Amino acid sequence: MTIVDDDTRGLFPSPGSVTVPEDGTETYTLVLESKPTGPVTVAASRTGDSDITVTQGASLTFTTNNWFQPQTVTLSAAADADSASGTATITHTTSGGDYGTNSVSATVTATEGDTSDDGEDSGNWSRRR
Ligand SMILES: [Ca+2]
Ligand SMILES: [Ca+2]
Repeated sequence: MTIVDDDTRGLFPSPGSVTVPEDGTETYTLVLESKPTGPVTVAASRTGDSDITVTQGASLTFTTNNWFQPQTVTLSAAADADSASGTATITHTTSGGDYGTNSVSATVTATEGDTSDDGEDSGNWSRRR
């Protein structure tokens, strides 16, 4: 008899893209697709707009007991002097258990919701013109 390991190791973000309001925060969740053989650590890294940072959930741990429960990642976008919406990619990579020897990663695209170049409400625009 041959035991075939047909578990699919996956890491799912929901949603896969978010808009983070400037000077504000936005969240999404991550969950594993299959039960791991041991604790799995999920580490985040960012490329792109450095104004967007992972302020919660940069390192998450899923265990054999809670692997199916989504965990929250919080992003923050710092106010900047321009009025352009920057974009960052957050990559989450697994280690530990069978998610270490078969490491998987998931990416989330974060767009800065830039509404103003000076932090004032966009409603003030008409008055300044
Ligand atoms: Ca700005
Ligand atoms: Ca900006």
